[in-house]
Amino acid sequence: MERTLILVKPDGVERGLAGEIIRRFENKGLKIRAMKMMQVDEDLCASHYAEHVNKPFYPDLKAFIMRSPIIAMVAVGEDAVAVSRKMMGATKFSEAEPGTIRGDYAFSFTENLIHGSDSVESAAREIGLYFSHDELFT
Ligand code: IDP
Ligand code: MG
Repeated sequence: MERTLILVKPDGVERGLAGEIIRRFENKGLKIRAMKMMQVDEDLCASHYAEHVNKPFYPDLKAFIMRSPIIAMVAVGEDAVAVSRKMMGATKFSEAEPGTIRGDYAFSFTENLIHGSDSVESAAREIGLYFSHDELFT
């Protein structure tokens, strides 16, 4: 069983799409093992997006992610990382296939509703950034 970190980004919470996004993961069969609403601060944003901090889009990404609360969760299941990435769709709204979360609901490169870890290694690192051990249920 794999674990992955899923975030409903600020635009998803603001637009009232959190339930729709969570529903898709539940319906698919992934198990939610942790969940909370929280506001991302500058340090957490920089740690999470360490690979992007020097990219030209980072200031916009940071302002967006810190703008309002997110919903963070840990989803568990066989191939949970790959399954979740497929369900999210491509990063860029115009390349995300219909039927995916971004393909159905996103219309901005930066504001693309959802984060999902891109590998098992990233998932372990990211889950540790967002959740303490006692927030994870078995
Ligand atoms: P991912 O979220 O699909 O894994 P990443 O390349 O890891 O995509 O980028 C992280 C986030 O940064 C994206 O989800 C998006 O919000 C934002 N982002 C990435 N590339 C760009 C860009 O070229 N312009 C604007 N925002 C971007
Ligand atoms: Mg990524």
